[in-house]
Amino acid sequence: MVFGRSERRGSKAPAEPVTLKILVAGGFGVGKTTLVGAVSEIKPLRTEELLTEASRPVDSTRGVEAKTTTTVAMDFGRITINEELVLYLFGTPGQDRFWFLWDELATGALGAVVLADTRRLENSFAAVDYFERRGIPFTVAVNCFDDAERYPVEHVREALDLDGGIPVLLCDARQRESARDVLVSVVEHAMRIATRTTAGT
Ligand SMILES: Nc1nc2c(ncn2[C@@H]2O[C@H](COP(=O)(O)OP(=O)(O)OP(=O)(O)O)[C@@H](O)[C@H]2O)c(=O)[nH]1
Ligand SMILES: [Mg+2]
Repeated sequence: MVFGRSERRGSKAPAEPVTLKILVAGGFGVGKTTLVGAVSEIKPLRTEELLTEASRPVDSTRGVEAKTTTTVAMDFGRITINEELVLYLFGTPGQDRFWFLWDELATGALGAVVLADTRRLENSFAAVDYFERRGIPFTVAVNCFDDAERYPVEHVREALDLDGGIPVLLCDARQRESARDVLVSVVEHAMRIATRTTAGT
C-alpha cells in the first residue's frame, strides 16, 4: 500500500517521496532485527527483551548461541531508496507466541521479506505460508550465517516449495548494501505483481 505522496502545486519544491511499508519477517533468530538495524538511516526502534532460561526448550538458539535477546513487539526503521521512494520497515517478532501481532503489523504493507536460515529452514515455513495466504508479495532472503552451509537458491526454493516467480536471494543481514538489495527486490516484485493485476493478466 502506498502511504502517500503530496504534490506541491504551484511550488518549486520537489514532490514528497512515495512512502511504502515493508515487513521484515521470518522465524525465530533469523536476523530480522539485525537487518532492520543494518539498513535503517534513523536509530531503529527496538523492543528487545532478554531470553530467559525457561524459553530455551521452546526457542532453540542453535546456530545463534550468542543471542541473548528477542523481539517482543516489533522493530522499526526507515530507508531512503532514492529521492522518490522511502521505505518504512517493520520487523516482526520471531517467537510463535507473538503471532497475534502479525496481523496488526501487516496492515497496509506493500510487501515483505521472509528471512531464512538454512540451518533452521523450517522456522520460516509459517512466514511463507502467512504471506501466501494473504496474497502479500514477498521475497525470500537466505541470511548466510558464517558457519551455515551454502545452498543454491533453487534448492532453497524447492525446500520451501515456492512458486517460480517468488524471488529468492542470498544476503548478509549485517551488511547495509546486501540488506538494501533485498528490500529493492521486494519493491520490484510487488510492483511487477501490481502491474500484472492492473493489466488483468
Ligand atoms: N554470523 C552472523 N550472525 C548474524 C547474522 N544476522 C544476525 N546474526 C546474529 O544472530 C543473532 C540473531 O539475530 P536477530 O537479528 O536478533 O534475529 P531476529 O530474527 O530479530 O530474532 P527474534 O526477534 O528473536 O526472532 C544475533 O546474535 C545476531 O548478531 C548474520 O548474517 N551472520
Ligand atoms: Mg528480532
